[in-house]
Amino acid sequence: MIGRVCAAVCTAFSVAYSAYYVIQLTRHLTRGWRQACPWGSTAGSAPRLAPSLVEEEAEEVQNTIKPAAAVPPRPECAEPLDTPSAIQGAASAARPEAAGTPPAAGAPSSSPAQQPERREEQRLTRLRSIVSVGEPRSKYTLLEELGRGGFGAVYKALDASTGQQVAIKKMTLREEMSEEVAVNEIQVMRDNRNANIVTYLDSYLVDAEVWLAMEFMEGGTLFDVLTALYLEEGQIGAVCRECLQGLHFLHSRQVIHRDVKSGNVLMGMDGSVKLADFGLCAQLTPERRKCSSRVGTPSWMAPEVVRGEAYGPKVDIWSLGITGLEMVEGEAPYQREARLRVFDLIESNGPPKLQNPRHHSALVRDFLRCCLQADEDRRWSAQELLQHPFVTSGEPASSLAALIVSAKQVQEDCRGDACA
Ligand code: 3AM
Repeated sequence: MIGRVCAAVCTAFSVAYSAYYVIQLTRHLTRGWRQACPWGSTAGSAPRLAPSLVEEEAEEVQNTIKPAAAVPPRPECAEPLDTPSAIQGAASAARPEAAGTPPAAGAPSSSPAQQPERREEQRLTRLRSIVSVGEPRSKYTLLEELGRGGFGAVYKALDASTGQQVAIKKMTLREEMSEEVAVNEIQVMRDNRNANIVTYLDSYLVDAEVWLAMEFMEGGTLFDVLTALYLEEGQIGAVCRECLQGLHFLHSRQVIHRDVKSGNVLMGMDGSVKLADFGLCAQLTPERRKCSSRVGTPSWMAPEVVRGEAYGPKVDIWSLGITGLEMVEGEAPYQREARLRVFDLIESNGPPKLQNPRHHSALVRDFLRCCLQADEDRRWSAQELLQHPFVTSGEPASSLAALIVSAKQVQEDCRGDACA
């Protein structure tokens, strides 16, 4: 009797799991097809993971940004692309607001007349002063490449002395910008330890590269998860809560992330969710309470950033709202549009709308409305949003573990024949 009950339970479980798996795989394939055949696209199919952008001040943008004409389609499960083509002259843009220690009042700063070699040397001196002395090539054994970002590649590695798995981001110091970004990334990660921020382990200067060792997040990016699966609202609430906790922590320390998007949120196999990529962060100070550089990734940029106005930490809340839309609908609004068109749409359209609002609960719609207020004063803060019922009713983070396992499974199948 007991045997028959057990057999019935096992059969029911395997039928339910197969149905779930088939549904997720179908959704995944549908999404792949939708990405390959964009409806109503004016710019061809843009890459799903858009490059970040750092620009000088807004008035210069029209001269410096080249419209991204038709960009090649991003193959399903392909490496996301990130940053640098759009990052021009960014060192000077990032410097006044960069998250590193602000220069002391009256401290000498590089003048335009200063020798370029001297400036280069000063920047390297700053970098040398924050990295560890030593030879990372003997400390870490590099395993496979995990992916590429705007400033280099990220590798899985083993700490030879402890056997611990780590991720190593190698940032190539090609231009002035990379040094600023590397200093920013190291300082923000090192000085802001929090459960929702990827943990800094160490950093080194190796020839013309910065090696940044951080905790290994085996689940990959939220972007990768969204490419494989749709999330339920309870799971979206959980991801939003974890991101908001990280943002609340950063904002309470006057740090603005400035590039919140699914590609910069990392997931652990235990369901942990952490903010990553701090190269574009800005540190506010009592003397400098607002930023004005046009920094971020176009589709995720808040209207005040696009307009070149002074802005504060709430730009991250707008970007989180766009990330919420990504989770609900599979991709960010305007992602298939040319960059200048994206700016026009953000400025003129007001908050982007859900394509099928009636398919979603009043709770998630209200949460997105609170994040996507065009008026910064009406937009909720991270602290306020942590009390929003959509966030408080989100599932526990640990429940995301199963989702990440499923996403990995779909990605693996995708690498096989399903997406060939
Ligand atoms: O190119 P994909 O999206 O597969 O998941 C990140 C991304 O992979 C991975 O490096 C790529 C470029 O950002 N990555 C970045 N930091 C990581 C970390 N700490 C990481 N993977 C694991 N742990």
